[in-house]
Amino acid sequence: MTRVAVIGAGPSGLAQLRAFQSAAQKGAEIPEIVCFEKQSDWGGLWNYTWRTGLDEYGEPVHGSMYRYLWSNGPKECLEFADYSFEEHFGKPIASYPPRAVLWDYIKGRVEKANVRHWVRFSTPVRMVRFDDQTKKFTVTAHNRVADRMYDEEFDYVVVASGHFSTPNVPYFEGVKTFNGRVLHAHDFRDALEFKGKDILLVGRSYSAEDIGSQCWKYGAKSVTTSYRSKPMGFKWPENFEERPLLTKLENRTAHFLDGSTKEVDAVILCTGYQHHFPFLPDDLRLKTANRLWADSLYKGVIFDKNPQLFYIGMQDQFYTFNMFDVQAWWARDVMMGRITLPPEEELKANFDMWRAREETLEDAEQMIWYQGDYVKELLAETDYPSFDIEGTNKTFMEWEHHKAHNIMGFRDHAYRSLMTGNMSPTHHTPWVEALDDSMEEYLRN
Ligand code: FAD
Ligand code: NA0
Repeated sequence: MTRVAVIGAGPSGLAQLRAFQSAAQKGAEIPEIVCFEKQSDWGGLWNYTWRTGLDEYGEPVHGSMYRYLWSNGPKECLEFADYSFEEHFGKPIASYPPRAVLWDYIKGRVEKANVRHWVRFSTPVRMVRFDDQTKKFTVTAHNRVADRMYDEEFDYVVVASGHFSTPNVPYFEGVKTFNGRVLHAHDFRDALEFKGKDILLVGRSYSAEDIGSQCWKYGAKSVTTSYRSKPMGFKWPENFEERPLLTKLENRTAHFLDGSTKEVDAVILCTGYQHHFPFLPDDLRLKTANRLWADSLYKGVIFDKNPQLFYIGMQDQFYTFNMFDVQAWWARDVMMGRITLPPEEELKANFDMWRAREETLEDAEQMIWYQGDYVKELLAETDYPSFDIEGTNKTFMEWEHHKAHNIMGFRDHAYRSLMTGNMSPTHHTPWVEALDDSMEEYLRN
């Protein structure tokens, strides 16, 4: 029997499990699926952990999410086409759910699909090897509960281990002498730690924007963000400012490129993440920056050096859950022989076309349409329920405008579901006043 290994049970890996289960549900004969998951539960980053550094087994902690995190984009843009929010919660809910609500939703679909027995929890994959003769993979996994390492053979491997977990940590002069706390966003957990403090964030992307906003909301005395390329440019509140790049730290003083200085209590490096696959040898390992068209992946999914190896969710992301779904459905259909891969020159020409267009993208709007077009291309080739990509792009555009208008208020808006056509209700409490991020509080009528 054909065997498929899925590495990771986050949104991408779970999309792969659901893709196979949905084919089985429609009567198809599917391969044997084994999903290896390092953590003790599923949901990937959405499965919050209080731990930082190493976990209870000495494994690097995967989690980069923090308390009080609310979705940074409208949930209408990530909704599963085969399992709506309304089906899960039994009613329309507001548009920017906190982490726990999204985790519940992700779990709901795979609980309904009854695929938990395919997952081996607390089992990190240590190594994957490919035999050119037998055309099989050997996966070495470590069951941390039984403390047993073992090998198994597979015909296909799907890497869904995420790429927002291993921090990129640049060096800044004088950081060794800094007298406050220095951490990367990966290790940020609770904004209350910084209440009453002057904090500095390095970076200008989503982590800087959101961790800065959150620390401001939970009472930081001042928030300073420092950019390398260009400012975020939002209309920030009074005690929130943007400065050019940090050049050095001296005791508690931060120096910036424009010669200005600021006394700060803590530095949070929001400097992004690395694609990191310590379990893959050179011939199977994806090497790419965080970009909309990742290197080495035909159709954004198949590894160019081995067509039995798939990667899900490796792109930089506007689209998330439903893009992972479309990728997983497409990968499934290749593995099940429903899609015949075109000759390599054609795959390469397709890759070059997407790469060339990626290099012309100038702003977020163009990037959103680009990623939407990519999702559309794969969607047309599988039986994943079709959904309104234009409508999703337009919802992203509204989101962008709402952010530009009021960065601390954009989460108070509501959008129409592209899956059910129903309008979402406005949340009962403005985001800046909502300090309780529990699911019960969010779902309260
Ligand atoms: P992950 O969620 O990272 O899951 C990967 C899984 O693989 C994990 O469970 C991990 O334990 C497992 N794994 C890793 N290595 C191994 C191994 N060797 N063996 C076995 N298992 C392994 N997206 C949104 O749409 N909206 C948001 O609001 C949003 N907020 C975010 C906030 C933060 C702080 C971050 C970092 C990301 C956020 N994202 C958000 C983007 C996020 O990348 C996706 O939502 C989603 O979690 C990606 O799913 P994934 O399955 O690809 O990766
Ligand atoms: P992210 O913001 O963690 O989001 C990840 C940033 O790091 C860029 O601004 C880059 O600058 C900067 N940077 C890198 N090296 C630097 C250096 N040496 N000096 C100064 N700045 C440096 O990472 P990226 O990759 O977007 O940006 C790196 C993901 O997490 C996103 O998908 C986001 O959606 C998600 N996220 C979501 C939320 C919520 O939903 C919160 C946080 C993160 P430059 O100049 O190159 O731009 C609430």
